Amino acid sequence: MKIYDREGTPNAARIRIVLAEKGLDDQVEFVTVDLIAADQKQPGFLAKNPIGKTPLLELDDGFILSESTAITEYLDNLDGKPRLTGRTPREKATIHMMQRRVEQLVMEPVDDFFHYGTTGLGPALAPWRMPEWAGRKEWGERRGAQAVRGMPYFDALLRTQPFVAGDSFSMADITLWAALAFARGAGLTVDPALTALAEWDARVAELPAVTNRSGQAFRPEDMTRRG
Ligand SMILES: N[C@@H](CCC(=O)N[C@@H](CS)C(=O)NCC(=O)O)C(=O)O
Repeated sequence: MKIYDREGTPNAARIRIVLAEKGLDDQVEFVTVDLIAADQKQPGFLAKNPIGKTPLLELDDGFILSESTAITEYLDNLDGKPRLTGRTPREKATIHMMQRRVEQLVMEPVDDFFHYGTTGLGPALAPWRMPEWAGRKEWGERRGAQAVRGMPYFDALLRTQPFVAGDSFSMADITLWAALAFARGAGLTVDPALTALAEWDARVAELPAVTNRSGQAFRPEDMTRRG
């Protein structure tokens, strides 16, 4: 199978952690998408994913999936032993809910901050961004502030349970870990007073799937490098 992504970006990290967790690294061919050059907005890529974003999974028979959550669900279920997306109806639903909370409270506001409150991926993306308006940068900065305001919820949660969706490491943890790395890379501060969040973050960073090559941390410099 092929994964189209850009190593070092937050959503690429999500899938690379999943691949490592599931022991699937050596079954994947990575295809680099030059996000700075807007390759993801060209007709060839849009035919595979009309949303124009990475990561994207493509199987040899032409089956295609986009969205990190959908790709994670597929990869997690391949061996019939899903651990990251849940086994029981209760686990599955809780992980789904918490993962979505992470996206709404942190990941999506950080993404808006990155694309509108900073120079983001650069000028080649301009035709696909929201039109210019006087308050655009301020709106992006407000979204950044919203992301920072969303973090204490997870700090409070992690004072009561070891992982975001309960007792086990799951897709919800992967999304939060990538979202916090993205926040820092984009220039937001994760308040050190959120000690439960910091302890959880350090614990997740030590997991083999996160420290290995394919699951490497989001690197801000990668977002501005071509290729
Ligand atoms: N909801 C999507 C988000 C994907 C996303 O934002 N990908 C970024 C890379 S981390 C991207 O391709 N950005 C390029 C762009 O916005 O044009 C997912 O979960 O996969």
